[in-house]
Amino acid sequence: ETETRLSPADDARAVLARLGVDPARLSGGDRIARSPLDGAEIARLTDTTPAEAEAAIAGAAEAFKAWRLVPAPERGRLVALLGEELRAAKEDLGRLVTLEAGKVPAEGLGEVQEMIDICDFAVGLSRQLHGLTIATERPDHRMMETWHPIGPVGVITAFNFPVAVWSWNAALAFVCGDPVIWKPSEKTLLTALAVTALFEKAARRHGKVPAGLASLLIGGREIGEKLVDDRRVPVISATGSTAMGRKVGPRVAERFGRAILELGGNNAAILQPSADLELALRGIAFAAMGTAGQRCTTLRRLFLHGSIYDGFVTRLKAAYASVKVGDPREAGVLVGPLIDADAARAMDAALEAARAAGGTVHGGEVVEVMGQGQYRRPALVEMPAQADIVRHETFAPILYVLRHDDLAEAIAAQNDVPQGLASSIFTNDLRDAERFLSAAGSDCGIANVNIGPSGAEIGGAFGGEKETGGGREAGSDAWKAYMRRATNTINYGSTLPLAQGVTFDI
Ligand code: UN1
Repeated sequence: ETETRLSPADDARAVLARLGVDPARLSGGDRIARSPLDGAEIARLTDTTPAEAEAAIAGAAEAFKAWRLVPAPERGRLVALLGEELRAAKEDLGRLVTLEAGKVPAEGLGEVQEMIDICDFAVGLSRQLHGLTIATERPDHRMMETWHPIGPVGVITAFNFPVAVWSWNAALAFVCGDPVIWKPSEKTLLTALAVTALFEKAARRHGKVPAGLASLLIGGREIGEKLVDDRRVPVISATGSTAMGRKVGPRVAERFGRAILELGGNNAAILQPSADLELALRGIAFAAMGTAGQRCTTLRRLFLHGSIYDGFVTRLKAAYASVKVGDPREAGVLVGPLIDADAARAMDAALEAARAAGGTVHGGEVVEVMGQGQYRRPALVEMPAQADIVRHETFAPILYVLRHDDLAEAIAAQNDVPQGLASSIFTNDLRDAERFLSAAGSDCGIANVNIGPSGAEIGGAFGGEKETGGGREAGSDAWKAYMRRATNTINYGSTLPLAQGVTFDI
C-alpha cells in the first residue's frame, strides 16, 4: 500500500539498489529507461560501444575454451547458485519486472519463478547430457554419439519476458558448456542489469567461472547485428517479432550458424459445446487478457461453437467489462499498461481495421491511470470471418471471436494463419480432444486440452512452427540445440571391415 504511492521511477530505483545494480550504470548515458506505468524516466544508460561488443564476443570465445573442460555437473553448480540468488531476490526482481514491463505482481513473480524452475531443470540436466550407443553392422565395433559444448550463444530477448527468456537459454547454455552473450530489448534494460548483477554474485560464489562467460550488450539494432553476424557465435537464440526473425534467420544461415527462433504467435482456442464452460471462461480470460495481451502465447482467436455462442459471448463481455485495469501494483488489478505508445497505436489501429472488416468491438477504450502510461481496456471483437487483421499478430489484448459449427472447420480455420505457436481446445468429448491433438489437428508447437494456450511450464519444449520460427527452448530435449553432436565409431578388433560391405584391398 505504501509502495503504491511511490512514483514508479523511485520505486524502481530503490529496487535496483537492493538488487545490487551499480548506480554508476544508471546515469550519464543517452539511453533512457522508462516505466510503462507512467512513461516516466527511471534511468539513463550508456550503450555498449562496438569495441566493447567486440571484447565481449572475444571474451566469450576465450571463456569457452576453459568452460567446455569443466565437468558438466560442476557447471551445473553455477546454475544451482544462480537459482539460489534468484530465490533470494524473487520479490525484488519480480517487482522490477512489474515496474519495467508493466506486469501485475503475480505475473512478475511468476516470471522469476520460471527462471528458478529452469535453473532446477538445468542442474538435473547437467548430469544427463547423454548420447546413444547404436548397434553397428560391423564386428568388433562400437558406435556412439557424444554431445559436446558448441560455443558462445547469442541471446536476443523481447520486452515481454524480460528475464525468463534469458534464463531458459542461459541456464541450458551454461550446463551445456557454452558462454552467453545477451542482447536484451531496449525497452527492458534495467531488469537485464539486475539479472546480470545476480549472475555475477553466483559466479563469485562458484569461484571457477572464467571471465567472459556471461555478458550484456546494451544498444539498438547495430549491436544485435554484430552479434548475429559473428562466426565466433555458433548459436543465436532470438525471441521477438516475425519481422525481426525474418532478418536474423537468413543472416545466421548465411554463415551456417544455428538459429533458435521464437517469433510471433496467433494463438487460438476452440470451444466445443461439451466443455466445462466455467473452466473455459477462466482459461480464456487469463490467456487473452493476462499480461495485457503481450505474451507470444496470448490467446488472440476464439472459435466458439454456434450452439453456445450467444450465452458464452454474454459471459465473456461481462468478464471484459469488469476486469480491473490500472497501476499493476494496486491490489485487484489484473491488466496493467501496454509497453509504450507504439503498442497502444497498434492496438487502436487493429480495432479500427477489425471494425472496417465488419467486426463488433466490445471494450478497447483508453483508461487514464497515470502520467503517459498507455492503458487500454481489453477488447473482445466478434468477427464475421477470419479477416486479414485476425490473421495478423497485434501485440495487445484483443480477442477475436469467430463462430463455427463443426470441429473440422474450426481446426482448419485455426491452422489457416501464418503463425504456429500455441493452441487449445476446451471439450469433454474424447474424440474432439484427440482429433485436435492428432496429425490432422492443430499445427502448432503447443496444443493443449482444457487449458488456455499461454502459461506453459518450462519442462516441455517451448516454441512453434511456420512463422513462429521452428525453434524450441526450455525443457524436454531443447538442450540439444546448445551442443554439437559427434558420432563416434570405434574399432576394437584387428581387421578393418568397411561399412556397406565395401572392399578396398591394397
Ligand atoms: C513469451 O511470451 O515470449 O507460455 C513466452 C507462456 C510463458 C512464456 C511466454 N511460459 O506464456
